[in-house]
This record gives sequence, structure tokens and C-alpha cells, in this order.
Amino acid sequence: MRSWLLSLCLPVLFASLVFGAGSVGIMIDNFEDGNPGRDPEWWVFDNLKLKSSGSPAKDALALDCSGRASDWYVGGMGAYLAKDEYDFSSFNSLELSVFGFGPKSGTLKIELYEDDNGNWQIEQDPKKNYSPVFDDRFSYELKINWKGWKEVRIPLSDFTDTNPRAGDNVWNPQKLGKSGGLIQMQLYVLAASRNGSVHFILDNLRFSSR
Ligand SMILES: [Ca+2]
Ligand SMILES: [Ca+2]
Ligand SMILES: [Ca+2]
Ligand SMILES: [Ca+2]
Repeated sequence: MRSWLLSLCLPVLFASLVFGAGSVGIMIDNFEDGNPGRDPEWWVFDNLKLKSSGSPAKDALALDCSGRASDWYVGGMGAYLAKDEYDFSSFNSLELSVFGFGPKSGTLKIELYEDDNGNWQIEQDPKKNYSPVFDDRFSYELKINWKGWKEVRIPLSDFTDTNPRAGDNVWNPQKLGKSGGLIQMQLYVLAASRNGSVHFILDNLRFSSR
């Protein structure tokens, strides 16, 4: 029974950890289940609208994101990334496929949260824009100003700590002691104009060793 289970699980595990040109990584979401509320369970806030969309990649589905800004800000989505089998310490970049609709598609502010006070949680202050109180937030802004699909690779070294008064201000995504390491991600969406609209499609969001 055990070997049968193992032979079933191993190819699945292998497929999820190895992709593209010999690079190794973790696929956070390929959006193939057509449901942003499942695996991982993305939470969505404010005016961001999500729906499943076709993708020209080898797989079939992607995530269509749209919405109207109020004072530049549209809304966002977030996911809890902590899993026992995830070890983010060996990865060098965040990769994603993005379909843009031209120069004013929108800006994606990608935020990575890692646990510095060792409790596998990101405590946030609702009175201060939900900023983390004890843990680090590393951010990167991706301006989507192209038409069609583009493969985007962002070195993790390009992310900067955006809350110098919380956490230890050191990128430490590994599980160490009681720290869960990198445990949460948020995608904030901003428009190219104060009251403009955004529209883009995301696919294959993953961490990679490249
Ligand atoms: Ca996909
Ligand atoms: Ca914490
Ligand atoms: Ca910090
Ligand atoms: Ca830290």
C-alpha cells in the first residue's frame, strides 16, 4: 500500500518542483483549477475583479485581473504560502507570465511577507493600512506597459524592505527556529492614472532557482 501511494505521489511532487530549462522551483499557482479561491486560497480586496481566462501556454487557464481605480489604487489579492514542504531559501527569483493590454495595463506591487517573530503569522495593523507589526514586508513594483504575453523574472534581490520599523529588515525566507520564513504574498494593483482602469492576465506564478 505504501509503495503504491509513493509511486502515485512522487511524479506529482516532481512535476511541481521542476520546470523549464533545468530550473527548479515552486509553482505557487498555474490557475488551472479555474478557481482563485482554491489552492492557494487567494483573498481578494477592494475593487480588483478576478476571473478565469484562456492562456496560450501549454496549459489552458490563466487569471484575468481588472478593476477601476479610486485615487490610483484598485485593490489586490493575497495568499498564505506556508506549507511544511516549502523551503524558499534556495530560490533566486520570482517568475510569472503576464499578458498586458498596452501602456496603461496597470502596476502590480508584489509584496512578500516573512515571519520575524517566530509565530508563523503576519500580524497586521488595520489602522495602518494593514502593515505588518512584527514581520518584514519586501516589495517590488512591476509596471505592465506591454501588449501580449511576457515572461517576467524578478530577482529576489530586487525586492526591498518597505517597513523599516518592523521585522529585522533582513531577507530571511527560510524556516529557522520557530520562524515560518516566507509565509504570505500580496499583489497590490495600481492604475496608470488617478481614476483609470487596469486590465492584465497572470499565469504561472512561481519561485525559481534561476
Ligand atoms: Ca495556467
Ligand atoms: Ca509573525
Ligand atoms: Ca522590515
Ligand atoms: Ca526578516
